Amino acid sequence: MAGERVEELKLLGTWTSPFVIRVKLALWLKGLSYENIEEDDLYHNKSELLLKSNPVHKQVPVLIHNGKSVCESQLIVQYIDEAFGADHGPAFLPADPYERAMARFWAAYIDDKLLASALRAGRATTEEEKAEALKQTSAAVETLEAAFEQCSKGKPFFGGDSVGYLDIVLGGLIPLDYIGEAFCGMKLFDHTNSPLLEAWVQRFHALDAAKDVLPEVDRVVAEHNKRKQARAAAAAAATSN
Ligand SMILES: N[C@@H](CCC(=O)N[C@@H](CS)C(=O)NCC(=O)O)C(=O)O
Repeated sequence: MAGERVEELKLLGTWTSPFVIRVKLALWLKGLSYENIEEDDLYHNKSELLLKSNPVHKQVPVLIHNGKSVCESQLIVQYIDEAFGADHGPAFLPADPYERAMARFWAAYIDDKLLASALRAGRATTEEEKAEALKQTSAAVETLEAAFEQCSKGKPFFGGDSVGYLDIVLGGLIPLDYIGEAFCGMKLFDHTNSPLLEAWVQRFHALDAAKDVLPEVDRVVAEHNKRKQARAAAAAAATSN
């Protein structure tokens, strides 16, 4: 009798990373258990396992499935969807090829436009630079609001009645929305610029997957403040030398 194949899944990450949270959401939704391996000091001392598993980018997340590494959060979520098919619940990506292409298009938009401009705003060193980045962030939120309307077709999620690929991709960014003001100078989703996405955040939060996977607001805020103080101390030390 053939024995049942035992899947070995390991996730290399850090609890704060929006990219890692995506993968955790995808694993949760497929009902997959895995070993969570937290990088202790991602920015100063990467583990040997991370360097070996993602030698190109040296970044988290990395999913190691039966010894083989998959990198890049969006690709990992797609991999999980394909590798753990029908017996692990509904597919994340739509069946229709055009709708699949659209989901991938908007997922790329979330990282390349929305997240990139919010990060630029958070790291801006001049008021002008910050104002420009915030303008681009608001424009990206507005565009995504329209995309939500188009993809969800009046249903609760990008994926329709249940959570799909885009919900997972954007779901990873919810902790950044908790600290929006402190993170980049604006709340990412609110009732004035994006009422549909603001309602989507509330709906997503109410899911068991989100309750189990998303870090607590207070913990995210405390970590953000700790990093900000460390950056300020490093900058002060650099100017006094
Ligand atoms: N495009 C990548 C981005 C991953 C990423 O930026 N990871 C950060 C943590 S949030 C990282 O590993 N940073 C360490 C570094 O760049 O050295 C993805 O989607 O997985």
